Amino acid sequence: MREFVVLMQMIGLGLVLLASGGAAQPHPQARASAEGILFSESFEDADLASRGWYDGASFRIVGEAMAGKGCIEYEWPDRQSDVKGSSPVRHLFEPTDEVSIRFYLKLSKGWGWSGQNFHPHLTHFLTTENPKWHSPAASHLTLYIEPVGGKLRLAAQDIQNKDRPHGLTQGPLKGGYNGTFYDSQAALFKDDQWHCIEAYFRLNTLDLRNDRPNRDGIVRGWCDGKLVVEHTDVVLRSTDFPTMKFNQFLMAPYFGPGLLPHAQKLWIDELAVGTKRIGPLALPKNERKRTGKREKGQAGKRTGAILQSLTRPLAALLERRSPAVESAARPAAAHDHLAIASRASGGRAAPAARPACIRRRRRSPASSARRRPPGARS
Ligand SMILES: [Ca+2]
Repeated sequence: MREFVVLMQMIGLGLVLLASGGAAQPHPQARASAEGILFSESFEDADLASRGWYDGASFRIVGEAMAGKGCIEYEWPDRQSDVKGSSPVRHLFEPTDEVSIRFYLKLSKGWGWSGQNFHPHLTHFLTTENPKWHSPAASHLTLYIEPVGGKLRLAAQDIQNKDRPHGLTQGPLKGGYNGTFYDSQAALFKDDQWHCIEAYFRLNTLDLRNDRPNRDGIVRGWCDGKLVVEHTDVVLRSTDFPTMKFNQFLMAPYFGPGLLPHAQKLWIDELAVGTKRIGPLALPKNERKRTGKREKGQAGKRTGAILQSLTRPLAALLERRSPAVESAARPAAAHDHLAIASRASGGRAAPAARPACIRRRRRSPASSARRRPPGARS
């Protein structure tokens, strides 16, 4: 009888997997408050406000996600349009000296860049030195994580420090704006394909006795798991801000006036912010670079792997193997189905996941300031 129950459970699990096409699901570590994770968002529904997001009113959740059933969509319906579909939106987190982010980004087919060495903006971190509604365009420190001209750009500006005793840390003002860029050497982004973007920033320490910053701040970036930006001698703050910490994330896709080449969309999924590098989702090898338009045959391979995972323990049952062998063949809980597929594919398991220029908006006066890129010329 027990064997029959187990068999029925396996068949039920198999039907669920087949119905879902074996699609990647949000990894538990992307949702849970795992060590070092400050917050995470899988964009499975539009109720972002219930999960601590603010300064955004509407969100368009669509399918064809990187993982799970949904991702967030931003759209520019025509060349003159501001971003539509979803609102720019923010999330506060526990103040920290070091911050990391991981999210997946897909650019629509035929995606066009700005034609300039700046824009689009995409995601940002701000600090405790500015209030929760502050515009990212001119702050005591804003960090940028964005694709520019196909490269991954990490950048910083501190325009608001121009009259502080120790002045600017991110270069002189040009046309009223400043900024330091940390770009990948190569162009990395392809359209119509999910890319995993990661960044890590650590504030430099301060030599308070001599009233100067130490050149030990860190800026690192990864694309699809590969380190593509690394600087370990960065100054992000002066001694004017001895208690500065990162505490705000802002997601706000933006092309400046005249810089949008044509109508297009982008999608973001499986975002997590933490204090240590988070790493890509733990996905089977054949899922890691899944394109938005699934390759032919991929679903078939996945189905085959699932069927293999079912037939092996089934054979064990029928052959009445020892309890130890049966235990090893026991189907995992539903959320472990990716591990099942990986086992069935020969044990090639994926590595474990390690643990804005905002347009005018009535609700957020501080956000209404016209956003400009770090280093952009007026
Ligand atoms: Ca998702």
